[in-house]
Amino acid sequence: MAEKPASPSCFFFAASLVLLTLSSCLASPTPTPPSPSCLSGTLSNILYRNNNASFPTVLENYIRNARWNTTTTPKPSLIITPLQEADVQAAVLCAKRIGLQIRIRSGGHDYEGLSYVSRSQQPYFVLDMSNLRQITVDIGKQVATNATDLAVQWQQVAPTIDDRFFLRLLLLPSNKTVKASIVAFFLGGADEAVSILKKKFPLLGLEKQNCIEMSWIESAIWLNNPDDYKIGVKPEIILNRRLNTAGFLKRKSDYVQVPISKEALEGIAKKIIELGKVALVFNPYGGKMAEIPADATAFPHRAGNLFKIQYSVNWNDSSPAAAENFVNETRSLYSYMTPFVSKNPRSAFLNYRDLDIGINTFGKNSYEEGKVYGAKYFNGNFERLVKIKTAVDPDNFFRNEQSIPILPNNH
Ligand SMILES: *[C@@H]1O[C@H](CO)[C@@H](O)[C@H](O)[C@H]1NC(C)=O
Ligand SMILES: *[C@@H]1O[C@H](CO)[C@@H](O)[C@H](O)[C@H]1NC(C)=O
Ligand SMILES: *[C@@H]1O[C@H](CO)[C@@H](O)[C@H](O)[C@H]1NC(C)=O
Ligand SMILES: *[C@@H]1O[C@H](CO)[C@@H](O)[C@H](O)[C@H]1NC(C)=O
Ligand SMILES: *[C@@H]1O[C@H](CO)[C@@H](O)[C@H](O)[C@H]1NC(C)=O
Ligand SMILES: CC(=O)N[C@H]1CO[C@H](CO)[C@@H](O)[C@@H]1O
Repeated sequence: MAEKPASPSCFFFAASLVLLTLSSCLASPTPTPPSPSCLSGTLSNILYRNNNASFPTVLENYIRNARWNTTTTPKPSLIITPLQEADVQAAVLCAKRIGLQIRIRSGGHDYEGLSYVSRSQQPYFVLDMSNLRQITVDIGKQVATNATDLAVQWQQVAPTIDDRFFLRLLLLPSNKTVKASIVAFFLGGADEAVSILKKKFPLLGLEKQNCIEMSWIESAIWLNNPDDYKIGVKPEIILNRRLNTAGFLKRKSDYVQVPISKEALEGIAKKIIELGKVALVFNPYGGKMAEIPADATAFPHRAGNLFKIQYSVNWNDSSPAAAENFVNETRSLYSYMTPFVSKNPRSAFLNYRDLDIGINTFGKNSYEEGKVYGAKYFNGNFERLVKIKTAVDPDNFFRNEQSIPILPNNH
């Protein structure tokens, strides 16, 4: 409902291409003098200037949040759509030479539109990866019950239960009440799932007839939209790129490290009802997530986190007043949640991009500005990322409003 399960892997796929590109940059010994002629060679067939008739289509096809699709939204000067790795390298080197900023667009959520919108006022181009897409490579029950009791028990069960379970909890405003909904996924058969959950999560009241046994690929359809599964939508639907389809949305994130009490959950439920539209999605951690040390990869939110919260609101009204209202409401719920979530820093999930938590203007305080959001997304790994960034991209060519800054006095 609130996220597409396949997206995070696409996101990291994009990041690895960037690294690949970086290393080819470093390998090039002598910088060539500025010359836009680099655009007229092999790139010319995959390059859309902003006066090209196809430019709006190419831009809009992969806009996934309609908030960043207005006449006043900054637009790129060019879009380059690589067909092969060498095109990526040529585009990066050329853009660097002619002083054009880069934005890289691939899969993933990109809630804030950073892959195609730059707030920096500098000219930029979009490296659109949509043609580089070759990949080699249950069960459920919804209940409307006493939401807070269920959430109390869920917090004890979901982060610690058998690794084969993924139990997501949604708190959804629904006609002046809050509906708690559990999305349960088990890598195994229904009998075993029911017997484990009856013991560990009795309030769920799960019975075998609530379960559907299916293949893993079918579960991807079901997790995205149970109704699609019910009407027999086939896995091939995943190949549908759903070009140029987007509603309006806002997302934020939090991490919870201490169980939230029943009283506090009742307050949260009241607040959700009062706001009327913003929902919370609790994604359990623990399991494999907690086994990987916090400093083993850039991603730091490991052992000690019970679950991640996604704040989620979607709307279809294109007026600026509607956006302001829903964004305000999301911020208001986020503010209400302060006592119950991680502190110093208040951690955030990079893939639920949220520009509210800090923005870089790349002036002389770039490092300090970067530390504000960087410490939230990367905790103790931030300083190490700054060192790597400073070593591999000393000119800070690859940057966006929330990229890793370089060390001060680098030049
Ligand atoms: C628009 O750009 C595409 C891709 O480079 C190119 O094939 C096409 O000829 C361009 N159209 C015009 C009218 O220049
Ligand atoms: C909302 O709740 C009220 C009072 O319980 C009920 O009368 C109404 O039918 C409900 N509306 C919807 C859309 O469920
Ligand atoms: C973007 O706006 C244009 C013009 O209003 C519209 O045709 C297009 O469908 C919109 N696309 C998305 C993804 O919002
Ligand atoms: C927006 O409109 C689409 C298409 O009509 C609909 O499926 C979706 O539920 C609507 N979203 C919201 C948040 O109202
Ligand atoms: C949103 O919040 C801002 C700042 O708190 C306030 O000035 C504005 O009136 C609010 N807008 C709406 C639509 O509630
Ligand atoms: C899980 C559950 O249903 N808990 C309680 C919800 O509230 C009713 C009364 O409103 C109780 O009877 C339930 O035990």
